[in-house]
Formats: sequence, C-alpha cells, structure tokens
Amino acid sequence: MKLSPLQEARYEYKPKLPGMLRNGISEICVKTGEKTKSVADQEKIAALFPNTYGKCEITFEKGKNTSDNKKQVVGVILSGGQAPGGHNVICGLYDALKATNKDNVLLGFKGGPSGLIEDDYIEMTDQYIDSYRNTGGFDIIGSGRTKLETEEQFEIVTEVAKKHGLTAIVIIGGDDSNTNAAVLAEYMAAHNTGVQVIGCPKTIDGDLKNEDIEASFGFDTATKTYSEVIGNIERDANSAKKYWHFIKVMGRSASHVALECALETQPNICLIGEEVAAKKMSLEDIANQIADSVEARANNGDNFGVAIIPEGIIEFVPEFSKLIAEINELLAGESAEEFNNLVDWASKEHFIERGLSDKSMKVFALLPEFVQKQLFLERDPHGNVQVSLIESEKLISSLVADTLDVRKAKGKYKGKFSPLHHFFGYEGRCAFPSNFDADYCYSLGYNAFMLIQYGYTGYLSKVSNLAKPAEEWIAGGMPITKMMNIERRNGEDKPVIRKALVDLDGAPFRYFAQKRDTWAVETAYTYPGAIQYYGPSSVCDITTRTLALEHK
Ligand code: FBP
Repeated sequence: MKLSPLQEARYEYKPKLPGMLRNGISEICVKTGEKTKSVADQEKIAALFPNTYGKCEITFEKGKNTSDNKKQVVGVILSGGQAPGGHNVICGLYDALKATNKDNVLLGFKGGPSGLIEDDYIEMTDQYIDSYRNTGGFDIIGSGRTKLETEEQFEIVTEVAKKHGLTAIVIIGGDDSNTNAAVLAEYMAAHNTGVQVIGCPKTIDGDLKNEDIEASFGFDTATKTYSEVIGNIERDANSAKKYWHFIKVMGRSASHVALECALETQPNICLIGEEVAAKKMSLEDIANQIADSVEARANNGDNFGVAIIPEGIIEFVPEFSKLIAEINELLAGESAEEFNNLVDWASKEHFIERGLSDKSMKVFALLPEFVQKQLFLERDPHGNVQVSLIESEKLISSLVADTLDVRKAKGKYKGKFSPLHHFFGYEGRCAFPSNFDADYCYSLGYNAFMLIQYGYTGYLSKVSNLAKPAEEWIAGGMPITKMMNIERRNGEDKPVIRKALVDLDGAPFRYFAQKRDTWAVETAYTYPGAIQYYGPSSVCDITTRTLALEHK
C-alpha cells in the first residue's frame, strides 16, 4: 500500500502519556480513592450489580508496581460509530501489555461486538500494530453496532473467552456500549469466569461525559475537522457575499458538536437542540429567529451568512416530535401496508389527514413536500421514522425562505436570500487524530491495561485534567456503575449510563449565549484552519473550546 507523507510521518509520532505513567511499567502503583455510588437510583443499581457495585475510584501514581505478573490474554472490540483515535487506544493497550510481559497476547475481535460472538479475531503483532499508529479510522479490526446485552450472548462470549483463555475484554464504545460493558462485567464476575471487563469512552458526539469523564475521544478531532471546513465556508461566504450556508453537523441527538463548532467559528446562527426543547420552540419560532438575522444582515447590505444546524434538532422541537409519534402510530401494524399500496401522493395525503390530530396536521402542512415524503419513506427496523435521514438543514432554510417571503410582501425585508446546504459528519469520524486525541487515546488504552493488570473489572479507563498539558493528566479508573441511573427504554426500566446533553447552565453554552446576538448581525467569523500536527504546542496541542471553558 502506498503511504501518504503524513501517514508515514505519523507512524513516528510518540503519543504523550500522563506524567504518572511515564516511568515505565515497574513504576506504576495504585492509589485507592473513595467508595462510589451511582449518580441516582442507588438501591436499584446496587441490587442489579451485586458483584461490581460500590467499588472505589482509583488513580495511578509513581511507585513500585505490585500487580500479579500472570500471563494476560486480552480481547478488544471497537463498538459503534468511528471516532478518531480508536487505533491509538489499541496501540496503547498493546504497548502496555507487551511492556509488562512479552508473552501477553492481544486479540482484536473483528466487526464490533459481533466479532466476539462469532469468534472472528486477529492476534495483534508488532508489525500489524505499527501500521496503525496515530492513524484515523477503525479499520484495524472494524466496528459494528450489534448490542451485547442478552444472557444468551453472554454465554457465548464466556465460551469464546474460555477457548482463548481470555483474562480480560476491553470494550471501546459510547454510553450504550459501556453500559453493556458494565453488565458483561457483572455477568463475568457472578459466574466466576475470571474474565475482567474494562471500558473506554468513545464518541464524536461528546455525549459520554460526566463529573468523572471529561471528554469522549474523537470529539476533539471531529469538531476540529468540521470547524476547519465551516471556517473555510465562512471565508467563502464573506468573499462572495451572495449565499446563506445551512450546515448540518453530526451528533445524533446532543448538540455538543454544533456548539463546539460555533465556539470555534462564530457563525451567524447556531441552533442548540437542548435550548429549543427547554424553550419549547416551534418550527415557526426557529424560522423567525434565523429570518431576523437574515433581515438584520440584509439591512447592513450583507446578503450572506452561515447557520449551523445540529443533526438531531427536529427531535427537540416539541410539535415535531409529537408529529413523529403520531406518524409512528399511524403506520403501526397493517396500516403501513395499506399506506404503501396507495398509488399517488394525493391519496397518501388524504390517508395522513385522516390519521393525524389537528395540531399535528397543521405542523405537517407547514413542511415542504420533500420532507413530508421523507417522513413516510424511511422506517427503521422497529418501524419508526428515521429522523437522522430528514434533511433538516433544507427544511429549516425553506421555512426561513417562506418567512422572508411574507416579510417581503409586507415591505419589511428587501434583501436577497440564496441558501446552500451541507452536511458534515462522516468526513470527521476517521480523520488522522489530532495530537490531543492521539495522546488521549493512547493513554486510555495504556491505562486500560494497567486496570486489567491490577485486577479491576467493570471500570472505565479514566484520564482526566485534560485541559492541562499531558504531563499533568491524571490516569486511573472509575466503576461504570457510578455513572448509571435507571431509565425507561423500550417499555422497560434499564440501568444505563446517563447521556450528557448540552447543559444550558454550563460555561460553553453561557459563553455562546452571551455572544450570539452580535454574531447574528455582524460578520464575526473566525477561521480555525486545518488541524496542525507539527509545530508549536500552542497550535498543535490545544483541545476544544468546550473542554477549556468547562475546566477553566
Ligand atoms: P456513536 O455514538 O456510536 O459513537 O456514533 C455516533 C454517530 O457518529 C452519530 O454522530 C451519527 O448520528 C451516527 O453515529 C451515524 O451512524 P452510522 O455510522 O450508523 O451511520
């Protein structure tokens, strides 16, 4: 395979470990902290996790390594969507494992959790690992979205673990995958299998964070990648002065990615789903808010602008989520077939009109026809509308256009509105990890092995103090059960890691809220440029604005 010059250069990059892990394996000891309890529903979580609940937080520090030097055979999986840095988690894990004992073995199970069930694996070697150091992607072993959650799956995993003599499994995933890691750890402990389970916090969405986990890996690189391109678009907009750009960014439901990109690029508009829900904003309110900015800028002669739209926005609009719920009901069971058999859109519209409440019908009628059709075309395997496939950036720009037409007719608005649309998501998930993500991920993997070596199970690899230089990072582990509460999922009460939405009282949102009225009217764009891998630390090692504001 021909390598790009950057790829070759990145192979040589030496990720920075937290100071306390830098003295070699023989100089890492454990400092035991406080006993933990779950963030809520303590009694219920304790009852569900009798073997793994209530354990102590731990940190590593410099001192004599007292761990048992037994041979370790570790299995690792990547779970869910790609996030820059995943390869380095595996590299860090491998390096710590081999530095501890060269006979230790690392097996990478392929294609996500299903690799563990199907016993599809590859044994990691120096040569194989070296060809993935500091690179983006999850192609080292692949990923998948199969959930590891049933008793039957756990029995199969136990058999696979027995066959290979696995002493531990590392699950690199988001909130759901780490919830499952905790359940698997409990199962393994309850059945005396001797298999430890350790999680690592991954997702570009940034919604796996809490008082213990400061950031999920991949968020830094993905948001920098999107911000680079948003900045470029801003500069183009400011040069040509003729388009309004509506840019949807990934992040499934939480708006952390949109908010971080806004802090980096200072666009005219950035919608935050959590605020839309808190203020119970309607589609009309959103259209008016953006139209106000378009109008004010047009009055200054600026018929251009940039609006960032988070991927999950429409689910946060109360009237829209009600409409979706009604559509899901309407098409439940045999009605879907009846609907699909209708030959033309007019008869489908009639069917829809009969099935929706007056309120939802009003919202439906507001939507452009392409969105109305998208709502009925795409269903997920459970029969639900796939909101992520709705082109919300186009929906919102068309509602703004309608609003501006009305204002024009009243003589209030005299500008020109030419919208363009973009969606940034997959572009950022496999970028070469920034130095921050390369360092953070390598440290998470290295640290995960130290947790295994010291016999911990049901823990999340934790590296904190991330707003400071890597030398000052703190490495350790936190019982996953500490992050759990009980939530209603698919009609059942389930123990889950609480998803972190944007905190409207948090520093990143408050900073944005202070500035946005100015940004809406003025051209205050900032151009972050491409991620830099080589050069001064003040340019190459800086992390996100979100992290910096949260940990000032
Ligand atoms: P994870 O939560 O698994 O990390 O995935 C996040 C994400 O990238 C979302 O931002 C996006 O909505 C989704 O995955 C897309 O999923 P897919 O890769 O299956 O299309």
